[in-house]
Amino acid sequence: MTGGPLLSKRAFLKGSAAAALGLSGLPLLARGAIAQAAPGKILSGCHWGVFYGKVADGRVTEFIPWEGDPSPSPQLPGVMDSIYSESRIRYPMVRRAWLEQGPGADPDGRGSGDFVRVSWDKAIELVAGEITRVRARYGQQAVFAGSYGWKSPGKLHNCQTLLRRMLNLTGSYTNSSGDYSTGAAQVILPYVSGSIEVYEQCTTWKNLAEHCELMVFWGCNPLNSSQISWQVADHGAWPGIAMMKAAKTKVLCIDPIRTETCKELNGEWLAPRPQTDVAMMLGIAHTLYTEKLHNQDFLDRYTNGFDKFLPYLLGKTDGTPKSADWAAGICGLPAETLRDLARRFAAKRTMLALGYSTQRQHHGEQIHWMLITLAAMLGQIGLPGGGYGLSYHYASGGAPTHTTPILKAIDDASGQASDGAAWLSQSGAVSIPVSRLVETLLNPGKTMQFNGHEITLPLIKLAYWAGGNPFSHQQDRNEMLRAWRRLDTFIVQDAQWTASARHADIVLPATTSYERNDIEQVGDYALSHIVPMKKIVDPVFEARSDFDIFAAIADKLGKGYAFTQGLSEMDWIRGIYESAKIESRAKGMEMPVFDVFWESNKPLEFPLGKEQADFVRHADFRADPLLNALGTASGKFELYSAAIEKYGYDDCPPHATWMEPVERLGGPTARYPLHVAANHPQMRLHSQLCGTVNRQSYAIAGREPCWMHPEDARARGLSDGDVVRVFNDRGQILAGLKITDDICRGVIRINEGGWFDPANAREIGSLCRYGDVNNLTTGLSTSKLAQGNCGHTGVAEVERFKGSLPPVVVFSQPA
Ligand SMILES: Nc1nc2c(c(=O)[nH]1)N[C@H]1C(S)=C(S)[C@@H](COP(=O)(O)OP(=O)(O)OC[C@H]3O[C@@H](n4cnc5c(=O)[nH]c(N)nc54)[C@H](O)[C@@H]3O)O[C@H]1N2
Ligand SMILES: Nc1nc2c(c(=O)[nH]1)N[C@H]1C(S)=C(S)[C@@H](COP(=O)(O)OP(=O)(O)OC[C@H]3O[C@@H](n4cnc5c(=O)[nH]c(N)nc54)[C@H](O)[C@@H]3O)O[C@H]1N2
Ligand SMILES: [Mo]
Repeated sequence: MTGGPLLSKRAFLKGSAAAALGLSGLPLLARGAIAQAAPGKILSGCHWGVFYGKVADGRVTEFIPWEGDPSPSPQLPGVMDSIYSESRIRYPMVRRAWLEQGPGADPDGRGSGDFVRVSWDKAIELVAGEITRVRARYGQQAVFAGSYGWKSPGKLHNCQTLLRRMLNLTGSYTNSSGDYSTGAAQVILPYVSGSIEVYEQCTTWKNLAEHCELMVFWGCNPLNSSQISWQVADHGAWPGIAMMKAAKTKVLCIDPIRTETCKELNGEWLAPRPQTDVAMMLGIAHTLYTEKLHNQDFLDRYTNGFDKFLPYLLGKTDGTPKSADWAAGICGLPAETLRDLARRFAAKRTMLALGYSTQRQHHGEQIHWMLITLAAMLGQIGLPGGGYGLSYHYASGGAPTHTTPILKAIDDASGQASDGAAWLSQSGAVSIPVSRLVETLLNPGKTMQFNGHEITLPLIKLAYWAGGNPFSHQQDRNEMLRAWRRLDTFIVQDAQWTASARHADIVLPATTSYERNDIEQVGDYALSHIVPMKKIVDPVFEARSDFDIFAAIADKLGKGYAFTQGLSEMDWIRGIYESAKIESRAKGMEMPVFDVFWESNKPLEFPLGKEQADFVRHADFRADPLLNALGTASGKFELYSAAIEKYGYDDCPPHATWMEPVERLGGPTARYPLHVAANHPQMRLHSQLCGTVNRQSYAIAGREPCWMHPEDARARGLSDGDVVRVFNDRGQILAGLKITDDICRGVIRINEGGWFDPANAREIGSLCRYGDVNNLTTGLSTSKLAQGNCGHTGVAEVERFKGSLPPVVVFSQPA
């Protein structure tokens, strides 16, 4: 996202902005709209939205939401606290064994907290020297700079682009491709609908409120997950949901959790067994077909390959009709419910809104394919209020797209457009699928299938991370610990003492966004404003900006000028703004001069075309499937893919297929009785802010919460507030029990992003004292096609913790 969002989304947005220009008389931007802000309030922006920082005596005292934010994120106090929290990295630090004995020394000792403070000069010298040593000894590919994660927004201090810029100017490295958010979907969707879709605009909320009769949130919870954007959040999902509420649209939520969105819209709640949604959809599709409720005209005109999918649906290829009764046996909902859903979907104008969690599962490629197959059978794709939407839960997809220039970002010096989405850049000596680093470290030289081609896994000895937290985001923590021991050196550049920083050999303190200047757009889809991300306070302790850190390393390696081009921070920001100003002119708009924009202390607003306000996804394709053909092999939705058939992967067949995951609730191989839902947290962004005051609002007995249904708790003799041990064959964690009937039976919820706090860092399999759920999830990949992560695949057992409770230490400074 991640990172992912940007490039592809941008390609679409360019198109849509151009379309909007076809409208007559777009307004010029009102220069007069610029006014002076209240003194002492400095405007800035972050993943959580636009806000003002209030400063007194050189210290931030408050983050105040911008008055234009329709629904400020409750996480904002933690965002402010991330500047000053006890978990802030203060100085450059080096692990003692590494410093005294050299690279690769005592790898088992990583995470034990024995660090030595060094000067910045010394730290830069060590980093530059180690990059040079590893390249000379093992080759360019031995430096890993895939460095995935939710670095802060901003077109200049994009630490991942800057890391690659430094490495491209001085040599090369191993890169990564894809993201953790939609690893499976973004690889399969181009075969199915011709683009990655998951980061593209949905039919707008306004259009839904007017036309949709049945809104289905399928593992999709906008009122939690649209709090944030990859750029600066606009929070357009909130007015969107309010419009649906006012329109009294009928809402159905298919989710193991009764979500915020479900509650707000008074939705009907259905909870199939997790990881069985494809079977459930097949049961619905089978009913549609056998009851002749499907739209054959749509299938004939707009899709290809239904004839090859149909024998599977009817059981002619494998002897098993995918009937509602068959599906009921897998998903746990009554067959009559599935038949009823088929009839309702067909009778009403229905929007199927799918989230991302269901593809972050073993065989996660299948769900989006099956959803599109189902939507195609319903035949409402491209109609107002109907069809499917893949980003209603993410960055306020469905909030209309404004007409705007696109801010260019500093590039990675590879000569290829990286467009601010470092992870999509093709640069680097080699690239591996982003979730496969552990597998790579454990198997250098092994070949791997990936999306129709074979890659050879490189030998990696140095990993440099900036703007991500692999000791949070990667699944199967203990397998990861084993793999990490193969590294000579692990460098982490962050503002917070995350578990990754604690497991590093060299730790470099970066500033937060609030200690430097930058510029960004508001809303990944809305693109409603350009906002100055102003520095609010001076860097704390010895923190330095990512730009300055990488410039210093590049300089040490003889490429300082090439890195900075002799430009200062404000020179870069001005240049980025100026080129947008030129682009805006071509679109019939006039932006104010830079100084006026910067000094105004206001986000600069862009106009919204009428057509965009009422945007309907795939309406153009429906209107003219030849002129507006999809980017697939046939130009239509491919319900069967000849390309995927050719790959011959045993774990990704050529049409949407129910495939048993490696383990699931009630499945044939499950060794534990509870499914672990590793959802995205309400009061954090992944692991970000776990070290802040926000934790007080959710921690139970100082640990990460574990939700459980009252009957599951009763069966285990557990009470609300108990500290429990959650375990399976892969790992064990402590958590604080929350008993609630907002979760279905057989499922526990432990959000991703809790900081890993091993009781004994030297011991693999040691108890995590705080509650990092990725000790429990599987590190397998989704399939040979996408090689995505399976963060939502894992079963476990829960028991009351016996013995004396170990203190949580991960939120304080290491020794
Ligand atoms: N089990 C399970 N696992 C999951 C998921 C799941 O659903 N279940 N979700 C997955 C998904 S979708 C994602 S996107 C990943 C998220 O994984 P990450 O993106 O790695 O998680 P974050 O906690 O956001 O880590 C970002 C880190 O960057 C640092 N940072 C922020 N801004 C800057 C900056 O400007 N400079 C520098 N140097 N550092 C900065 C932050 O302090 C933080 O430590 O997790 C994945 N893991
Ligand atoms: N507050 C907050 N917002 C975020 C993030 C965050 O960390 N915090 N992270 C951002 C990022 S990077 C991403 S990628 C997106 C992630 O967006 P998603 O991946 O969509 O978010 P999740 O919370 O993992 O899951 C969404 C819903 O799916 C349900 N679910 C889980 N498993 C199943 C299943 O098998 N079947 C069905 N039907 N439902 C299931 C969950 O209970 C949850 O309600 O969120 C973004 N927004
Ligand atoms: Mo994500």
